[in-house]
Amino acid sequence: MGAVLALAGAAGVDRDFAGAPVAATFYPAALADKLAGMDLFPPGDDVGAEFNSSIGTTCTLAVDWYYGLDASPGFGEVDFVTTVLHELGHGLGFATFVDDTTGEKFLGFDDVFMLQLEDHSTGELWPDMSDAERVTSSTDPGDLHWVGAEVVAASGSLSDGVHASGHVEMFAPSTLDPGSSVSHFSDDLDPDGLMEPFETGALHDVGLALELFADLDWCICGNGVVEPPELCDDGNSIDDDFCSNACQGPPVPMLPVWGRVAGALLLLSTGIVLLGQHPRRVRP
Ligand SMILES: [Ca+2]
Ligand SMILES: [Ca+2]
Ligand SMILES: [Ca+2]
Ligand SMILES: [Ca+2]
Ligand SMILES: [Zn+2]
Ligand SMILES: [Zn+2]
Repeated sequence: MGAVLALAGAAGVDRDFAGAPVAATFYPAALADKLAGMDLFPPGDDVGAEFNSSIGTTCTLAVDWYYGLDASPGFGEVDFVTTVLHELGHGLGFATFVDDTTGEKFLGFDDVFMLQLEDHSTGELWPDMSDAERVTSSTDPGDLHWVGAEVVAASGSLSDGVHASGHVEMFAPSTLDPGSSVSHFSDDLDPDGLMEPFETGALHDVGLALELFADLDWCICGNGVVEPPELCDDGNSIDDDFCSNACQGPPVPMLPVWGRVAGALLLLSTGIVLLGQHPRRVRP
């Protein structure tokens, strides 16, 4: 097993909040806040991430961090910016909350990530499967797919790791890799993706992960489509034009959007517990 570079996850989850697109389904804290238009749990962190400080300080580890911002790590160096982007991806929702050894749903509820996971050979989606079927599906290389419409529509950019249907393969090695299986794209993706489980060099373009976030109902500022709570989206990344990179239009003060907190709101944010720890490693 290669050295663990970093791990991260949502620091809390919410379900059935005002504005939740799908009922009885857990959302990672950051996404729940975004969809609710408010901070649902101000005392709690949304994302927890840890980065391995032994990298570069331990002679037995033959790698070092590259802290430059230009995506040009030298031989034996791992790009820190890429690692941060990858870990933030987990924190923003690129992870299931299903128990990967038992297949049980987290506290008995679906999570937004598993809604798009498919066992291709049976055609079943994860929410509809038994615990045992989910365990089997997570150790079925090439057969565990992401079927979200945005990813499928963009999957033509892949020459490997993609099924003829446009479904994209998720990481499902025949021996479970705890915390890593399911919650990554397959390492078979070509070109390499930011959200593959193993370090693949400097990648500052989030690639297909952006479409996966759109499938989770993150709105994407810069995709040319106005999605609430965006006030505009001019499809570019120019910040000082009439539509800023926050998609809130020209500098007009925005009224706060206070949603009603549903009675069923469940807050588990502790700032300590990471839901799953999704390690990224140097390839063994
Ligand atoms: Ca299967
Ligand atoms: Ca790859
Ligand atoms: Ca948009
Ligand atoms: Ca702009
Ligand atoms: Zn499929
Ligand atoms: Zn990861």
